[in-house]
Amino acid sequence: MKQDFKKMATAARVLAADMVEKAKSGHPGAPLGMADVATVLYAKFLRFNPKCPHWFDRDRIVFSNGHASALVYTLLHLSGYPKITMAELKRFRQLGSLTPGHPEITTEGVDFATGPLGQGLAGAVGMALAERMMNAEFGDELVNHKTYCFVGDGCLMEGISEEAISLAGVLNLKNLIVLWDDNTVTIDGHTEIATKTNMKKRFEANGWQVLKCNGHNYKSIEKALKKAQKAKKTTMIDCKTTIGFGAGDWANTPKVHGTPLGEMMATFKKNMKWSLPPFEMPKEIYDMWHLCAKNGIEKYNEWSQKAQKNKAFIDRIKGINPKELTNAFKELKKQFVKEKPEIATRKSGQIVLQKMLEACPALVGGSADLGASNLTKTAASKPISAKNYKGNYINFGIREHAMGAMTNGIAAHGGFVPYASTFFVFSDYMRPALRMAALMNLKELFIFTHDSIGVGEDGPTHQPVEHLAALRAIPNMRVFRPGGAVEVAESYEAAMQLDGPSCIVLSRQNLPTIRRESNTNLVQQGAYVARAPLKKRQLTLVASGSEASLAIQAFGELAEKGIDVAVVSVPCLDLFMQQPEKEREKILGTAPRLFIEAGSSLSWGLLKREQDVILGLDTFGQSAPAKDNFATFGFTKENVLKIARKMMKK
Ligand SMILES: Cc1ncc(C[n+]2csc(CCOP(=O)(O)OP(=O)(O)O)c2C)c(N)n1
Repeated sequence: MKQDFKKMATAARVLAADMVEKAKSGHPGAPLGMADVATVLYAKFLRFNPKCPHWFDRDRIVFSNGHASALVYTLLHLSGYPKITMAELKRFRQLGSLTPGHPEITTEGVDFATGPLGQGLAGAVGMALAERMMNAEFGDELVNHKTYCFVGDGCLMEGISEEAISLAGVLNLKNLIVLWDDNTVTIDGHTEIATKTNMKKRFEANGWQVLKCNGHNYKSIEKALKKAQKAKKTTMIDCKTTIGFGAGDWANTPKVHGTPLGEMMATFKKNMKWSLPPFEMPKEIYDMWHLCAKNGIEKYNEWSQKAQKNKAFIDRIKGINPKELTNAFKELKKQFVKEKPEIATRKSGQIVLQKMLEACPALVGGSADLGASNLTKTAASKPISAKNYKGNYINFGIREHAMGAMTNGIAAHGGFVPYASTFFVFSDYMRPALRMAALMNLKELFIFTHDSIGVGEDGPTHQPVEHLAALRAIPNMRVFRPGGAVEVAESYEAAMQLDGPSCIVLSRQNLPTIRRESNTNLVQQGAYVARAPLKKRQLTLVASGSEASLAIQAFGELAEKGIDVAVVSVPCLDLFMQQPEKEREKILGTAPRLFIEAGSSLSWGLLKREQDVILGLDTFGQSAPAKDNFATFGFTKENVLKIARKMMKK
């Protein structure tokens, strides 16, 4: 049977329009505009197996313009993904459907959740890099696939696109093919109101190959895609399209971007020469679309036989087995307990990370030009480059947002657990990516050093204040703020055992090792009693990170005077809040609580009762040595004792 691209693309357009119409919401413009390019890509190039949507060596496809979701689901349905049934298309955007408003990774066949424009492009760069790195390790037979990424004008206007494009150029990711839906229309008008960028020059200046096609001419699309297959550089194909293709007067206007066709539907269907009722598809169309997977299924069968013979590869793509790291953590913790180093937690973090990198080839990561400050570049770090993808260290450059989205792409690709690092205050620059990491439940580490006003002389621009609260507010994100070397090791250990993403927040300044033993990982439960009173608790000092040792100093002085208080260290408030209330109460006790954290007091409202007090920081810091900063804002033993005494009326 011969595939008729026109019939296939028309069917995809009609189905996508029907979905938006039935949902009474969604975006018909991009699906109608991109259907021809997507049809040729699926029919002639994309390698996939709908029966095995997670096949490791499949081509990846990211729709960075996630509002084209109606097209995404239509393509999955027509090409035979069993779970994406016609019933699911009818439930587009409805509660519990597999066809949510924007693509989510929980839908089989969706490789990356998109919607926040531009992030998908950076994610695709991460995926393409992960492919090259796995290829360098395991060879062409097991890993050799393309990453395709659709982008709209909006994606290319977002700042993150520049970060991603420039780094992709440096890394020369020849297996990445970006398809620009060049329709010159966004929501508020034609693109000329907001941009004059010459995209060809822009991409070429970053070392890309730029091709062009008429996005509604099958021969032109095929020619460009064919050329891109053999590229020696990263490729962008400028696909000249008409938004809302076929939708009468609405085509080529902003209106069709996000409005159900409504009154225009009849004209559209007439233009498509389509007379069937909504959601009805002739068998002939399915037969043509099902052929798209034929090549992929054959390749999958060949690949499976080879892959099965390589145990190291199979183990690797299953994901990290945290047991690989058990011994490394055990040794480190023993060493830290014995030596009780008084070093910055970024330094103990480096010691831990080095051991992890030595034990675990799946761990890869880098920093946004702060490797030497974050101390996330270790003696076990081997930088990768366009000449040699075999390594475990990525020089992300000063590109925090793309770094976060790229590590999301690396994690979503599989084969690696990535880490990204920068100063904690600049977590703001990558927050959108952190949110998507949490939404996609991707296992990765975000390592943030230079915590709190302890940053000191660099001043308030560099001193995170509200960041702990802001990151803790992201659902499914675990924020670790360890207070000393043992807690650092335990934080990494706990993070590696979790499925989703974690942030590890580390200090610039030295901190004492507060733990005296390391038999059980106490960070895993979020909080624990770090110092217990001899008799009945009169007060509980609750603190995290650098303030845990401050609380312990105050504890020591009170204990000497026979005043019974406890110190609860909270290296991970998120994990602690997941404990049953009974367990939490056991640790926190019933006595009044003094919460101490050099950051926004917002977090501690979760545990504060009427009789409790929060010593937090709800203003910006100042440029001064850390010691002076802590003194100004009351983070001294004397002030803690003063508040504690007042609370105990002693
Ligand atoms: C970061 C971000 N900002 C804003 C939006 C809202 N938004 C969705 S689509 C869109 C316009 C995109 O235009 P274009 O990429 O040209 O898509 P087209 O109109 O061609 O479908 C905007 C502003 C978003 N999804 N993400």
